[in-house]
Amino acid sequence: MAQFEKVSQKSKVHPKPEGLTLQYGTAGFRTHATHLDHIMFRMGLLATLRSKKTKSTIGVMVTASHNPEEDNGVKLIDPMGEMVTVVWEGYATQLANAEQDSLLKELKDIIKKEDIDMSEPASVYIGKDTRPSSAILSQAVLDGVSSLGGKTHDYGLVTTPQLHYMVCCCNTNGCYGSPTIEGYYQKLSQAFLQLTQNALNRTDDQKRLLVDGANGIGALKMREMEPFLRSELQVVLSNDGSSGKLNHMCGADYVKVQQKAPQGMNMGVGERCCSFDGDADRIVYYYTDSKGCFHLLDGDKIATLISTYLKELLTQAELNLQIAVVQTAYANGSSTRYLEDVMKVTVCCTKTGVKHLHHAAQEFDIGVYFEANGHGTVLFSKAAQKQIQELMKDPNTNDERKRAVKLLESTINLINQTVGDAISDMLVIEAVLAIRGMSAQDWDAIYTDLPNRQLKVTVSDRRVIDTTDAERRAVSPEGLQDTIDTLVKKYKSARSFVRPSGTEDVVRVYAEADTQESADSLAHEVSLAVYRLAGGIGDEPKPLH
Ligand code: NG1
Ligand code: ZN
Repeated sequence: MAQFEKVSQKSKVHPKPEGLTLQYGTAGFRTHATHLDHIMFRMGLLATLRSKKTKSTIGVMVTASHNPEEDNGVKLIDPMGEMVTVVWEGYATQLANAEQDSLLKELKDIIKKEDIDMSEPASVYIGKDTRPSSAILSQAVLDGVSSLGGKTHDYGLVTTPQLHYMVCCCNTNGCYGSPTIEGYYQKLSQAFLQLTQNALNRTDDQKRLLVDGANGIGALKMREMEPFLRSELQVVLSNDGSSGKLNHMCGADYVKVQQKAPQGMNMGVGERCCSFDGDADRIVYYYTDSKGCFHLLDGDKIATLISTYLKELLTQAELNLQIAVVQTAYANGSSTRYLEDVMKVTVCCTKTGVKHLHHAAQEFDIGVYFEANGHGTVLFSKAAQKQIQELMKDPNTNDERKRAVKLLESTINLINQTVGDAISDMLVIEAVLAIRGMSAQDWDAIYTDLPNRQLKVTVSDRRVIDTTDAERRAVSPEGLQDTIDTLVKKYKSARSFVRPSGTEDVVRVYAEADTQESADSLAHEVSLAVYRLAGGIGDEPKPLH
């Protein structure tokens, strides 16, 4: 077939280095950019098959998010803006690792297994981040799609969530919005301006927000969006990519893990600040107090702020909708306790990785999901959206109810429901703080985080660690969980768990306790247990103090 001849020819331009094997992990393929050309070409092929199979547009995003600038990666986006299914993740790995001479065989195998009608048309949307390697790598994706006769739309430089938005707009025939960058800015800014009309007498100081763009795509897109916000948000942008290196000493991951401010940001006392990550799908907030102490407002604090606000609106609107917060084991124990005991909202815990949180959140009328690292969004079920729209139209709704329903409707429009989105989340947070007249300090005071520590241990094979109960307990190697249980009992308000990372070749250790010293000491003791019982390599972990 001529179709496959072109694939065969073009694949020679994007050859696979012999013996290289990569895994489609929690965040797609991710590694040093020099190893990815063949992967990109093949993901172009796979996206074309997925498009034929689903009779929808599929997205391919070239990015390595918060990883160093030298890395790159690729992620496929399903028709409604979601991550691809586990079975297709498997196909991605199968195709990526096929040696050059068996590529066609593997491709045909997937076509057969999925019973794909190759005469169907295919459409693939492509986006990329600002990494130097992204331009050439996204060209390889385009080559992959065109060699199977698929149609492409190259959006060029966009944030990951912007591409998810485009894919969803296209497959809902514009119901979600217009699939253009301008359509994205218009939809979000209109909703933001509507919401902030409800916040009276805001001063310029209150409208001011310091944004760390991680020297990445988020900074570029924030600049583009600014005029749409008509000074209702006054962004002071640092790490805008004009001089610094992507994610280097800046960005959401750096701030969260180091628990300190990024370089290059001039923070006044109490000023609201936030950091995006390299592809702008994560955000964390922070400020420094009058004593110079740094305060982090992470994904858990964001989930608490948003869910509290939504719950209040539901009460005012007299809407009986179930709201839940979805977290992972990394959520601070104080946040879980506050949500369950004080807010009385349902809290679920899932495995790490956005797809797990996203699926769990879909089970509720309103599902708020956030990873502690700042990746998250809110999902409104179709039925919930319908109830809200009907109440809007009901002439018997009194003014207070109407106001609450209108706020709910604008909030739905402001939230990017397809995936965590730093820009959209930032606007939601800014609107909620404005409407409730809250400062960063007020927000921070909702509950106090338990001191915590995250560490990494290198072992010869991290797969020896198997977990259960949403990764909170280790079932292997033998004796590890018993040791952790014994160690935890030595400390007050303590909790600890270990799991193999899905994006790095390490075992992650998490510990929290009543004081920072205890959290650090527990994390160290658990690291030692992992090192000794799970085949640690290199030097034994050293105490932190
Ligand atoms: P791993 O490496 O599996 O811990 C990390 C983050 C996840 C998620 C993925 C994808 C932590 C502890 N883990 O996963 O939350 O964001 O990267 O980027 O933050
Ligand atoms: Zn990211």
